Amino acid sequence: MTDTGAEFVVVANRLPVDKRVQPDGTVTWKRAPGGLVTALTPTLATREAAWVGWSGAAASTSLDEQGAPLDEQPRVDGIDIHSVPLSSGEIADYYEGFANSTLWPLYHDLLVEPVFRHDWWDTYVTVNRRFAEATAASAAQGATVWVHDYQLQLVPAMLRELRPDVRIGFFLHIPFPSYELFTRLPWRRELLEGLLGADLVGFHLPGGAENFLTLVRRVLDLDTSRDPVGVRDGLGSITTGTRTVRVGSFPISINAADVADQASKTLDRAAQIRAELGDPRTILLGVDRLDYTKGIDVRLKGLEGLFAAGRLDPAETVFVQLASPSREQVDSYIAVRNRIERSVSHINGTYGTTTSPPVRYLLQPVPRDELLAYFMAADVVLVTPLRDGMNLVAKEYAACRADHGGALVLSEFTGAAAELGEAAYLLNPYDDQNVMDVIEAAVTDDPTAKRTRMAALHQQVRDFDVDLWANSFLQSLAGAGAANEEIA
Ligand code: ADQ
Repeated sequence: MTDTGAEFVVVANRLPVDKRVQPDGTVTWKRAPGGLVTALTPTLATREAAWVGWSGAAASTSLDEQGAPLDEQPRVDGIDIHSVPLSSGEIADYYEGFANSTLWPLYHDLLVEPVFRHDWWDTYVTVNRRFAEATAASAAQGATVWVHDYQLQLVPAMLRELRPDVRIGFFLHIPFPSYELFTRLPWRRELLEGLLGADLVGFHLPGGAENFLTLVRRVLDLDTSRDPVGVRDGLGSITTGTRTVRVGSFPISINAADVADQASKTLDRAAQIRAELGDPRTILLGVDRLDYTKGIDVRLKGLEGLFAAGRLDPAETVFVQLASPSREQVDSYIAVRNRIERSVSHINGTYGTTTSPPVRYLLQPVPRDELLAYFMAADVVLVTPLRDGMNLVAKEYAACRADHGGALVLSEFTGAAAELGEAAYLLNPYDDQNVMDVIEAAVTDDPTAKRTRMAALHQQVRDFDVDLWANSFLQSLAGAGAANEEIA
């Protein structure tokens, strides 16, 4: 770390680096390719930057109630890394518990029943405070701090108390629920007040921003704007008494030019994948973290229905599901994994032969190049979440297909549908007839119509890329912060 601290600090649950301990005990840190770090690379490169986050492993020493000192502070690729330690008990209560068994299902339409536990909440407060303290210690005077996601919703207010001089932005990567759902939370006031420590609170969609404004008005009785919130424009506002908090919609995206460039180098491998799969007439593809929100079981059921009705021929169709393991200790994730694996076996047992099962399922993360080769090989990509903040897989696929080949099936319940809905094959994952009809249409539609759709999808992601997301958020934050500094 520099003596004066960093002028730009990213705060996220996970660090953008992996810690490796060598057999002789020496520790090395290696950049881990993640969506957020890729998205922020240009911004991080131009400023003295720090990243505050958790390494993903349990701290080796026990931590007291007051919070431990910072774990380690290596500098990796020009970024000061501040590793916030978590004990195994904190991982269970803060991460697997409050973040992923309370907030995640509550914010995703109650797809599983959220668990409300006061001891989990207490740990969430403790861990958020530890993140806020680490951030306060790493930021230069007047720095810009960007806090990310549902695990850290209390950090903005905690940090403002410690460091009133810094500009604070908060971005939520998942949906933000309605008043009716959010108010189930016993700690609804505290969470809203936590977010109001920011100068700017950002969501993917205007709907999330408007839900937040409504909640602040009704639960905290504060004055808010009532006009519709625009996309990257037409910010909402909340008057807290001493400051104005801005609220906006900033749909995240990807580095589409980069993805297209990398994908164009995978054509040989894509052809090889096709051959390895037995040269079927149609390759369908799903790519997801294994999560019950992603609707992996929805597409499996749709496919089975199409095979059963003779509308798709299992001898000529291969569906590849690439799933990466996620939150494997959480009960609801164990349950959805069991459901998916049963369904895969059932379909293969019923519609396959010993040499050509129609479903190929991989439960492991796939290297980036290999993933892009699968996108290039796929005739149809199935993105069927029951609820998803954005969904970057849909955008990655559209970015890969500079050749305008393939087709995208996309759930209405993704944030991505707001931008890609017109050119994608849009479906309602709750309507099993519609799921079958739309998958069938994406497979059998006229090739010219498909190319027109893919050309539009590809252009959309080229025009609205991740730099636009980061820059529009940071520009709005600069404006919101400057306005509050004038008031002060
Ligand atoms: P996620 O729920 O993780 O993100 P998503 O946006 O689809 O969902 O991003 C997943 C990423 O992981 C993609 O880059 C994808 O390529 C990669 N991935 C998935 N399965 C993989 C596999 N088997 N092997 C290798 N890579 C794999 C959360 C929100 C989303 C929001 C993002 C960003 O839930 O709604 O779009 O944050 O804000």
